[in-house]
Amino acid sequence: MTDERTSEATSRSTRRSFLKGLGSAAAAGSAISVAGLSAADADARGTETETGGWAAPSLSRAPRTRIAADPTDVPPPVDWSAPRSHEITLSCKEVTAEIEPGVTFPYMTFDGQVPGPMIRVRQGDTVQFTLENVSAGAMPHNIDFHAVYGTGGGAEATLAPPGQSQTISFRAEYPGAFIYHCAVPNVDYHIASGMFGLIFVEPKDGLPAVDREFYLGQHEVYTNKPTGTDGEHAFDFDAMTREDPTYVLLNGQKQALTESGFGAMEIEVDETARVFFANGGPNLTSSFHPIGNVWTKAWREGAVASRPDRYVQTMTTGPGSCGVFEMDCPVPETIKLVDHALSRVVRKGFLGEIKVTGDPRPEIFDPAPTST
Ligand SMILES: [Cu+2]
Repeated sequence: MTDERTSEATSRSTRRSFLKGLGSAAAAGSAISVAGLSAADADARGTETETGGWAAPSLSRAPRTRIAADPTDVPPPVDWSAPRSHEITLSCKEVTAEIEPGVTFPYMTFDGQVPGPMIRVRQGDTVQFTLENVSAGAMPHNIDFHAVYGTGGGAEATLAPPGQSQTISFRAEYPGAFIYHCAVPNVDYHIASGMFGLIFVEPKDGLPAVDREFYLGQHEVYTNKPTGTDGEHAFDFDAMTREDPTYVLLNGQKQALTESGFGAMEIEVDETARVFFANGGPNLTSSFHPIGNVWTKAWREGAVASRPDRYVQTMTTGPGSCGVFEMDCPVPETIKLVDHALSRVVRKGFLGEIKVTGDPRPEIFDPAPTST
């Protein structure tokens, strides 16, 4: 989002207008910094650029341990036309890691990543699913698949104390993108600690082919210290009860999927992208928006048996739900993926980036037009 140009008053003005909301949010941060907080505090809140644009607070380095799921780790599209059986295992792992450099948090995960691995099957396929609890702690875990007919979506039958595993079998009867999550009595605590993911039950006729697919998950974390405070953060049940998160994150860590984190997603001009998006919550609704782009097709709630909405700016996705969103990429740019409840971006760590590379298309977007 950094605007590096210092001339071209016209485009500057356009950009300022485009970023008006973000600039205002950053300006609020600046005002606070004048009141006596350190430069680091001000940086953590985002800054206005020389040209009036807005730059996300940046990380000097990525967290040391990666919890963030690789957004390109998407199972390939279904290429079979008769029902199949799958054996799938997920492991419950408790991992202490950094939310951002210097801030550690005791995550609970499926397979050591947030969101947990994406599962992809075809409608009518049967899954023999095993949940193994390999955590060293004392907590049992289980799993509730929203793609499953059956008590608790499989939660009761998969309850596994540490060192044990449980197996269920289910047939994927209906198509769509569905969340899965741990569903023990403190379900909100376990989801906020990272225990959610997405299963995509592909319709029998599949979806249209796209060039790239990405897998993303949003959730919020409640800790006992202010956002960005160095040291060990513990879980805070009171903050969760107030629905007042310390962090709101894309793929589990602050700005994980950006240039300054573990790297941006990449795509070339004229390619199409599909995003599988899960909002674990446990409490906040997402207003998921690609800055500088639009969701060309969007299946709300991941309901791919329905017709998609077209050219949608912001896809509202409630906690415990998913979405399947597509975009065209006609110009080179860096697309910022945000929850448009923007304080979550400016102050609570949410941000992803998709770098679109290729030749400029000035007839579509010209950042510095010359007069003729
Ligand atoms: Cu759990």
